Amino acid sequence: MSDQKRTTVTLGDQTVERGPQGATHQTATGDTPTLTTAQGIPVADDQNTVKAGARGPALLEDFHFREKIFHFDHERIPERVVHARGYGAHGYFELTDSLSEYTRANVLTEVGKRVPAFVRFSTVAGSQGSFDLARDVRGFAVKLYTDEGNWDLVGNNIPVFFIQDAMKFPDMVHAVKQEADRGFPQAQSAHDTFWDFASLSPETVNMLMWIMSDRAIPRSFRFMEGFGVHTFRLVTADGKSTYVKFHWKPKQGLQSVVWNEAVKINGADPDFHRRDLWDAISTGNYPEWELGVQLFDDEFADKFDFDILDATKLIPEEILPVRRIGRLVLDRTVDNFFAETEQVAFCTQNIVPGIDFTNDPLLQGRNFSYLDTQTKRLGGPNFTHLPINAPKCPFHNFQQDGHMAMHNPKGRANYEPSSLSRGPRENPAKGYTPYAEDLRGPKTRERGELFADHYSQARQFFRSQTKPEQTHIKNAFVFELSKCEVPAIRSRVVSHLLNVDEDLAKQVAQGLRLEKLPEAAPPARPVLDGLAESPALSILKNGPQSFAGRKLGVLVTDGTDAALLDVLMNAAQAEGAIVELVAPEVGGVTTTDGKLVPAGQKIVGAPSVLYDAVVLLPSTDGAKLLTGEATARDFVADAFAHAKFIGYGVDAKPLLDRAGITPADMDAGFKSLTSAIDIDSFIKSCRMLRFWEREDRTHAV
Ligand code: HDE
Repeated sequence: MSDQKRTTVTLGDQTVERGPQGATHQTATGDTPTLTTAQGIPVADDQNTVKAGARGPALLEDFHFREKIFHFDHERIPERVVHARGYGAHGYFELTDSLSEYTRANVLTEVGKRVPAFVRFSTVAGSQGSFDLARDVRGFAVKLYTDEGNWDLVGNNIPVFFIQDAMKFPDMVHAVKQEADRGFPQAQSAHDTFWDFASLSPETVNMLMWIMSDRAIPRSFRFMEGFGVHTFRLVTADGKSTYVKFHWKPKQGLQSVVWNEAVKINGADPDFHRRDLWDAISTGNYPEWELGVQLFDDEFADKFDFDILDATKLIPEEILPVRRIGRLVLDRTVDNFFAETEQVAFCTQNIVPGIDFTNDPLLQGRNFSYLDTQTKRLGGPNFTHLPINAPKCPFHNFQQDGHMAMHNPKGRANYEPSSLSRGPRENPAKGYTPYAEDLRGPKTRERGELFADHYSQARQFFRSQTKPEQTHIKNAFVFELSKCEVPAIRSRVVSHLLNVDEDLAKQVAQGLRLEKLPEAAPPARPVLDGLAESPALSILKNGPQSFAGRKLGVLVTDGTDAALLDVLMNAAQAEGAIVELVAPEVGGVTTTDGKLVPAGQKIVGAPSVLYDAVVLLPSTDGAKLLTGEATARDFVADAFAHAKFIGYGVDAKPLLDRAGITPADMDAGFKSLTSAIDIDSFIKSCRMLRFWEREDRTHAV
């Protein structure tokens, strides 16, 4: 029994006990479990340490206090050196088209079978607490718990990479992370060391085009593609190999934000992407991707002017179409962020029989790195015993002991061959056999000859973009390089861009006010000019043509037209969109029918950057009131600047005026909403996601 006399008090909706000096106690009654220490000892008082006298020093013998604080002090494990900030979810993979002609892997041959999946999305450069809308590559790491063991496809949302050889990875990561002396900037490539490294490493140029594009500021994890990046192999039971590139195609379509919006989202909701995934899954909007493959052989590979082992290159989908063979659905949020998202340990070397590596020097280096990093991060070799990492198929081996061993082999004989045990035994028919590639050649540190083409695909990428996308790429280069303090670095980057696209290079030079256009960097191999445009590389050419899964922010006040709001909500819901009401107070507004409608957000906490389109439905008085709020003005002005579709009611004019929007600005992206017909047409136009024509005038990005 505690030595403290307690009284009962009511705090709002909770009745609790109060100790003599005011501490709140909640005690176990009925079927509420009793709080215990980690050793199972019941705890009587969790509010006060044991002391010598009420004001006296704490006593060392207070094992409950010591255990509690000790455990707290040890809560952190080292964060990932890259991809520290991430968010995971559970789901399943289901095969829809068998690849039995190419592989023996059950997961790719048994149509209709579902295997459990865990996916972790991430940014690369920032630490665990950094913001979601950094300009960065996104990790797209998938663990499939197959019948034949775990298959990890540890990919990205961009199909090419910065470097060609794993030897350069530590340098590249050091350069992009915060600078060594000052410890900033966080989660940004816009600084000298990154661009210094990149501009001295022309192999980065193709990837630079991708990360300066809107691919690096996705609207949601749900609206991103995923890529295995490397060329892998599929192998049949009789040893026939086929090359394969893996793709994840989002059913939700592709979508990104604009840079000015990204900057503001980071302030308004640094957890924008993880919240989006959590909300989508929690409300039954399960995101889904199709697994696609590009399959080819050596003869096909040899036709290219680049090496298929070079991870800075891709095979255009127009040349080799992506065959869709399965679906990945995320339908369950994590129960515990640390246990699942933080402790999940992806390893590129986790492949199953029927899938194999190629000699891509980046992939080979990764196969070493991931096991090493997980051992460091998770503290020992038994990280595979953690539930999130353990296979879901039976597994047996003689591995034993080590830190935190959860399962050790049973019985006397923990070795084989052995006459004292009945197994486990190896199984040549079922087991993984490496593809019997004929390997020969002198030891060397050289790269393959075709690795030397650094610019042709960068040019192809740029030319495959729509005009707004090209403008965004140009603006991103100008912005990033404007953050470099060393002028020579700016020029060096432009010297590479001259090999990609002369106009782009000139515009970037102009945007930086370079005194002199540099000479083009000497290419290590001639740049190819004839590569056909690849529409698959553009986001805007692959939009969803639907507003489903997108979010509409509706600004309401007391006196908002109830009937119109009702029609709007129904129309948006019929489209599959999510509606959030934004009001002067979060308690809600009283609409014209006298009903109190609760709001999802207070205006100050819900800038329009959090929405894909907005509607302004204030009453006359409400609009007048909101003109006094800077956040309401920004709500409208930003939606305009970010090329969003804006619906407005008859009383919204003062708000538009306050945001500086003149009648001449009211382009086709604006819709006056007075009837159900207007609302229907507004929702239909939202399917375009943005009214890009406006950007030519606003120059806001
Ligand atoms: Fe990684 N990478 N990487 N990487 N990578 C890690 O492993 C590494 C590369 C990728 O959500 C680390 O668990 C090397 C390419 C993702 O947990 C580490 C090289 C691609 C994730 C590591 C690469 C990736 C990682 C750090 C160059 C796209 C997050 C923590 C040879 C195809 C996985 C960890 C998660 C994580 C090493 C290049 C994707 C240090 C050496 C290319 C999605 O092992």
